[in-house]
Amino acid sequence: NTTSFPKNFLWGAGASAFQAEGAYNEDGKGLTSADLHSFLKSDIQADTKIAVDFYHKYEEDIRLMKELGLNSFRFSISWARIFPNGNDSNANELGVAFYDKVIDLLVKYNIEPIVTLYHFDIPQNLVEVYNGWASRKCIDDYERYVHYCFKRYGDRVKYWITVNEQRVIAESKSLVGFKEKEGCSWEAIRHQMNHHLYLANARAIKLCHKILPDVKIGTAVSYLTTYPATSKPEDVFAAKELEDIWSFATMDVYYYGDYPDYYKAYMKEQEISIQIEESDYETLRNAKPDFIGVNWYQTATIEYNKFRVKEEKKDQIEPTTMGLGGRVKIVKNPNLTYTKWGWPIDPKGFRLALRKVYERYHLPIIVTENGLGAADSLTKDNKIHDEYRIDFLKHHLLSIKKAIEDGVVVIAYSYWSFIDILSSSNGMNKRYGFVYVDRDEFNIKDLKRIKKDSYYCYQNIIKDNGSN
Ligand code: BGP
Repeated sequence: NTTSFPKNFLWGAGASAFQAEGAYNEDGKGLTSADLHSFLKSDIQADTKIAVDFYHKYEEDIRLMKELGLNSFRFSISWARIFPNGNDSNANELGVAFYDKVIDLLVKYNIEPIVTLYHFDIPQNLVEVYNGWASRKCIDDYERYVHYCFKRYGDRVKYWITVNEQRVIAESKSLVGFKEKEGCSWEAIRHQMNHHLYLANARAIKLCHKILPDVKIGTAVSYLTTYPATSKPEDVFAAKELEDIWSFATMDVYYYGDYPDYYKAYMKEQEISIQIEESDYETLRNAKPDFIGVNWYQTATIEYNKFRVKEEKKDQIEPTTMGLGGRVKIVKNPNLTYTKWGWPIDPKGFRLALRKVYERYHLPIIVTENGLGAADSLTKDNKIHDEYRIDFLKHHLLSIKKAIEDGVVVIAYSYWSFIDILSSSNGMNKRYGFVYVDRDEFNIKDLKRIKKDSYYCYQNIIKDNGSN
């Protein structure tokens, strides 16, 4: 059993600030859109106030990473811990010091930090003053923030991620932090916000390459790989359209520095107009990522849907249709099993996804997220027998191994998530971690950390570099 994983493969796991840290208003941190997004749901699920208290328990958690054998950890910096209002003249030293401590401990244990600069949490003040990404000012403020991070942490952080799941942020009013105002409707502005996010990403990459020439920087894209529900040409075409418009268009803009023609045609058809300044093209073109970060969870099986939003009323969109003016429909794939939350489990689709991304860009891939959410339960003797997660992990790693044999360059795997954290859609009810956190939705308990069976499984996999 020879391994296909390269010798220096980064075996990791991840988390993000708002999902793990808690301490939402401690040591000078400002509120973020992610805080408010979670408070909106506070009566039905856990929120960011305490989350799993990584802010106070990071030492214990990083020791657990070391013991497991991780050699990388992906986490995000909360912009509002560094600049509480997003655009303050001075950085908040206590917030800055927190990430210094986290990074130093990781480095001490030879765990490579992979740092996301923006993971769903824009400082709320920027939403109040200029409606966040709706304004070009946000790009300048973001650049100032990332500049600060590069200078402060760039001596120890070798992998940076500019934005997590831009497409997902730009689809959600509350995640992006949009406030309905007179003369500024969501439908009219969301594509403009998306454009500003592209510019922010490009400016961060360019700056990083200038001041930290030896580090690697890229983005993390949510990639929904699609299958046609039948061999009917319209279904095959609909599946391709969804995959291109939903996932590849974002990667294409990052990579080619322009909106691809199929996306321009789509915008024209949907009457989406955005203001693009002449210099924007130069900005976008002069910032190639060093790798593609892929957040990969599932495939979607697609049927052509003749319902067109332009012709009908938008509020008539069926819940199973998404984007593309309602002309596609996600249907159940009878060949796959589904989680409690309706996410299909499809490791073969993962191998396919890795091949497609590599064939398109020929850039190294970091699997920035991949994992299984489940309602784990503690046994009477305080154990978690998560054989379903072990199965998921083994099969998805096998897909990476096969993709590498197919010629795909994968340099890192960051399982989502290292420890149980808030699920962005289901609070503590949907757990992803290798380490259980003893808290319920509303009952905080003692937040004790308990290793699940999958913790030991990943430990063994890493020990022999994935050869079994
Ligand atoms: C991605 C996000 C993560 C994480 C994950 C799982 O979109 O980048 O932050 O939440 O999805 O999603 P969920 O928590 O909704 O199950």
